[in-house]
Amino acid sequence: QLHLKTETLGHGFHLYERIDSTNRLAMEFLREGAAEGTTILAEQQTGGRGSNGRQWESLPGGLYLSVILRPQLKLADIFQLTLVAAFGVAQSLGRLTGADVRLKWPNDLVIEQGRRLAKVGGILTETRIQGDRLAGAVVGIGINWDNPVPAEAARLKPLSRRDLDLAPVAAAVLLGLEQSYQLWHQRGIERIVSGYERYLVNLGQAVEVPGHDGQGRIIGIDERGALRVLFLDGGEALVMPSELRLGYAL
Ligand code: BT5
Repeated sequence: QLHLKTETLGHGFHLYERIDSTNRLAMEFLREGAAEGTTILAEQQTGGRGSNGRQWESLPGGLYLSVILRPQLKLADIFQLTLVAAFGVAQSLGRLTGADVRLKWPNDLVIEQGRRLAKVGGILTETRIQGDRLAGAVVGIGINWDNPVPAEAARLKPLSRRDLDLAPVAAAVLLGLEQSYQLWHQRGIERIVSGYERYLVNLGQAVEVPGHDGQGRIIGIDERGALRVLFLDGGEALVMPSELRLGYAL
């Protein structure tokens, strides 16, 4: 029993004890016409997906859920959905646990542990495109709550001021996602960008960008989710997630 506080998200709800990937199944439901807000939750995944063919370790005790969204969105702006989700989930987890949950660009939920970032969760947005328009999207959210995690990663439950099981965590994450999604509709991507930047650990970091001389500094993100990097000569680069992977050292 989830005790949902949302208006739409999570109202069509499918729970699995064990499944390969909630995102894979949600993409299937999306093709079959499932309504916006349809949510799939699994207690364990055997083939959890990260981005770019990477894997998401998904042992019992973690939160693994996928939500179907059907926004009106130009194909060039698809990455906005990941920003919406990352901001909403970071905010909700911070409120729920009291832990300082932050974002590592583009799709990682992290906490600072000394001079390193430990990953506590991730977002994977997948889309269905028909012709030249977006037919729908699946936002997948994985949160390390009380599951065994890979080396260098961390779990949130031990950092939480409240001793919660997974159901209230799922309800809070869905509410956070919905509130961010509504904010995006009502106030636009500018509001999401500024919210996302408040949680971004990478602001001020020095980086090297392929194709540019010397180091630049990260000054924010743009409305497509690209990283904005400022160089000493005053030039600015916009870097897409496929062009640069940021590390976990601070
Ligand atoms: C992500 O990818 O961070 C997106 C993860 C999304 C998972 C959810 S779970 C529900 C839904 N259904 C799915 O099948 N997927 C979504 P990426 O940024 O590419 O990070 C993947 C990398 O994180 C891996 O290559 C590992 O290095 C690391 N990793 C794998 N499992 C992890 C875990 N449980 N905790 C922390 N790091 C992990």
